[in-house]
Amino acid sequence: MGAGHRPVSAYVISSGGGVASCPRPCVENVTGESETRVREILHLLWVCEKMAYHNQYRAPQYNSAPPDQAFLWNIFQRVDKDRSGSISDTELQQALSNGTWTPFNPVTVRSIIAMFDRDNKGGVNFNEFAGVWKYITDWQNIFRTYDRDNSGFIDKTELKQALTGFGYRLSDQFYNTLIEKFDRQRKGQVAFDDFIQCCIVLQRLTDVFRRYDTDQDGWIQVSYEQYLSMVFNIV
Ligand SMILES: [Ca+2]
Ligand SMILES: [Ca+2]
Repeated sequence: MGAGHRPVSAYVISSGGGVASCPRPCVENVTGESETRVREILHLLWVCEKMAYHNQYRAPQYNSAPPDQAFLWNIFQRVDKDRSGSISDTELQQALSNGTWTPFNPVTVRSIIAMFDRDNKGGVNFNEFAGVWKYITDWQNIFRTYDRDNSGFIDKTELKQALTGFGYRLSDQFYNTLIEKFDRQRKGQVAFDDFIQCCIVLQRLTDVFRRYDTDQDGWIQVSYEQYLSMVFNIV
């Protein structure tokens, strides 16, 4: 790890809770596991089939087993601060770090919870949390892979490489639009939480478009009401 390396960490911030009390990743504090062990777990299978559009998605191969239940339970209990048996948006947000002093993007947190909250109770229980853990650690892996200069941010060139790697074919100009839209910290590049959000939104929009683009040529013709329906699928 180079001197300039600023690791982005999903987990977490235990002592005192809250990002401000511990801006640096404190994986060991929370999990009781060594960072090496955590890193092993982070090398999970990366399955991201939904991102491809025109081209075939090329998934990197990670050869690892899912984390064991005791390990996950340990993390779950620490994140579930009020011991309710369910992790809320707020609890998850406090447990996540985007590698900077700013709180984790609340929209990203809500998106993740909504994705795994199968019983619609407004949080994730232990079983659902396994999916959340894998999802976030997979994104960490992806982020680290594409943050080539280890700056802790994804710049335009890195974003282009990432999204191209996922199978998207977008113009240079559109990358400017993406950066502008998802650069919450106004740094001209995208932090970990905003990178996830960018990919989630892009994927949702693409999925809706694809439903209409039956011949997959990248063009659709829609009526006003079809357009409204498309938008309603997203908002
Ligand atoms: Ca809780
Ligand atoms: Ca970077």
